[in-house]
Amino acid sequence: VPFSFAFSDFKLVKVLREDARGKLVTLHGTVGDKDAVVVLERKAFDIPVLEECLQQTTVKETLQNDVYSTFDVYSSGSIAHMKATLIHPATEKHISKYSDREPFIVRETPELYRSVVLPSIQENKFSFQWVYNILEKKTESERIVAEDPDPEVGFVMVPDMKWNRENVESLYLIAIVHRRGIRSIRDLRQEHLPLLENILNKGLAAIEEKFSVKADKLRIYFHYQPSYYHLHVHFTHVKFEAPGTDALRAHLLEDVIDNIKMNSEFYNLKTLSYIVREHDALYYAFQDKKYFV
Ligand code: M7G
Repeated sequence: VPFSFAFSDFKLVKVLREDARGKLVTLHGTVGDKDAVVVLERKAFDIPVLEECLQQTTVKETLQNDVYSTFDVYSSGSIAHMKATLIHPATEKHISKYSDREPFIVRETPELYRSVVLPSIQENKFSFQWVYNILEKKTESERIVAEDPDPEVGFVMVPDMKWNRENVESLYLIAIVHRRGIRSIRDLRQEHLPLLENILNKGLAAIEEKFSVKADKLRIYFHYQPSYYHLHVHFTHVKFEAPGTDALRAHLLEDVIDNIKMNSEFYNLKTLSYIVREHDALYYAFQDKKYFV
């Protein structure tokens, strides 16, 4: 459904989160009678005048997929050129994902995965509609960087929503597998090696060809936990400190390949550490099991 957006339609409800370095802010608001989440990125924000400034911007749509759209935002006033990400209509889960919440580290044993995590993610997952739209070429098809239609080892690689596609040093692409039902690295076994190696090889070749960025400039990884439980690989430029590149979230594709080669059951046996945040479904799932002291 085509939908055109202007910040004059956006009624601010609450500032959800300000980035530590002040370069990013996420907002909860309404557009019409629906909730919306907006992410704004720039150098520093002046929260008291933000709403007033937003009324004077113009926007140019750069992506639309399911409930997700991105825009270039232009202002002649006191806010500089920014990138905005809009999620509309936004669910409670979206609002929570973009809020400032207390972090806790969990060490997820295989047993905790089976008894706590799997039931929680089956119940509380985000919609994959945007993923299927990309795989079925309903959206973002004009910006595909690499693709292989094979149902077993194939994938589609597109620019990540977080990349402004202007600066190669902040290059951010995602490769999404065609195969359904692989939730995360926990599900990976030796049978998936051809898929993983195919993504690595074809992804690298396409990035070198299209962006002249070589393998030694690329950080290639999975998130654990991901937000979207349909297997995908992140490719980011090594100079770009993308969110989620730290030890508590990123698992390098080549390490994952090595680990599975050594033992097919590696990710069925390994304890994995990561952060859950207050109000996450996973946080509540661990809390229900009295995980936190
Ligand atoms: P993730 O590790 O599942 O979750 O990665 P995260 O968002 O918490 O990192 C999903 C990746 O897909 C992220 O890097 C998102 O920026 C990106 N992404 C999310 N959506 C909804 C879209 C979209 O509609 N289009 C594109 N191109 N990328 C998206």
